[in-house]
Amino acid sequence: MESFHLTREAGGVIRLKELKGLQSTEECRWLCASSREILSAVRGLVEVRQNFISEEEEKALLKELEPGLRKKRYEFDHWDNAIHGFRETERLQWGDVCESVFRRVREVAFPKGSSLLGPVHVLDLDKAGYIKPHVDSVKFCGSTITGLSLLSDSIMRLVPENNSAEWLNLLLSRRSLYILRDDARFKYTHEILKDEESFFSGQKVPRHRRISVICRNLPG
Ligand SMILES: O=C(O)CCC(=O)C(=O)O
Repeated sequence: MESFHLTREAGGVIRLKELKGLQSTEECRWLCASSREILSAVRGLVEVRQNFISEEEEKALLKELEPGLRKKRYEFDHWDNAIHGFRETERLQWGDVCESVFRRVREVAFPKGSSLLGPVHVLDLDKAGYIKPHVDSVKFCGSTITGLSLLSDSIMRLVPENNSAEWLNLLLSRRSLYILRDDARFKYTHEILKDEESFFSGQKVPRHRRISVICRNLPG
């Protein structure tokens, strides 16, 4: 039995409301969708854990990442790239504070016994940057994609590959962890909206410079 209600808001948006279960009350803060059906389809396959890391842990991650990132330029000029206005790096070795964050990420995000893609992927999006709809390579990445969001809130949109009229918006708050699993990862495109389009349930969510720290498992 479902433990939540859905209400239709301006623009036909369906939103979780008047919730009874704890899990659903939590979901209401970060999940918004075009229909009840699509919400049911991704139940358990998308998750956002708000405040997954503390301010100190965010600082520790930034301290390790900023020097390397600062040496690179943001790339804007490849119009056909999936990502616009970004610089990126990969990292294998981390200090103690960051390593303990990644232990927690591994515990909550990945199926037991998963082999992870070795280096962590770091993506630094300029304020004017954005990520276009795409599905991550099935050749290189397995069932789960998870990411920490540093420096800014943002909106991740998921759209079913077989029905572009439907969508889900995830509010990725600063210091949250998102997790996409199985069909949500394979059958939906995901994207990070540009600042001008960054709204959650009718409310503007300003997009500043954002760094994401992404972990993936290997194909099974
Ligand atoms: O920045 C993010 O969190 C999303 C990254 C992404 O879409 C990807 O690496 O495939």
